[in-house]
Amino acid sequence: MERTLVLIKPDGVQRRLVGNIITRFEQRGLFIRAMKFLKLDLKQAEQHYSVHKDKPFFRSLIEYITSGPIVAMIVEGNNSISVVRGMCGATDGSKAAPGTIRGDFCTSIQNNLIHASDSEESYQHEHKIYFSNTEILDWRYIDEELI
Ligand code: 3AN
Repeated sequence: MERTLVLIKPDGVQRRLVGNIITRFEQRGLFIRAMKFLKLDLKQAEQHYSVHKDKPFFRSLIEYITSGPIVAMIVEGNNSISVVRGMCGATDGSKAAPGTIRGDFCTSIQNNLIHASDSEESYQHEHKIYFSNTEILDWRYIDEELI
């Protein structure tokens, strides 16, 4: 099984979509291994989005992601990186397919509700910004074998 780092961004929290988004992951048969509610500081935000530091939207992106609380999660499952990215939909909410999280709830390219790691390499970079090893719980749902 594979792990991925998921963030419900400040607009997702403000718009009270946390429950809806987590329910989708639960219903798909993905397993939550860690979760916290936090407000990113500047350093964490810049570290998370370091690959975008030369992009014209970098400052605005940092302002947005630090503007309010977020929910961070580590989600595990078969091919979870591509499964969760598929559930998020295209980066530009106005182009995201209906049925995806962005396609159902947003039209913005920046305020697009959710982040999910796009590769194993990204997951390795990102999850350490949010969770220590002891915060990633070693536990199993009772029906994991079935799912
Ligand atoms: P994704 O989150 O779908 O992997 P990335 O990694 O290309 O997308 O971009 C990271 C974040 O930067 C996006 N989630 C979005 O909030 C913001 N972003 C991406 N492209 C733009 C853009 N052209 N203008 C403003 N913000 C953008």
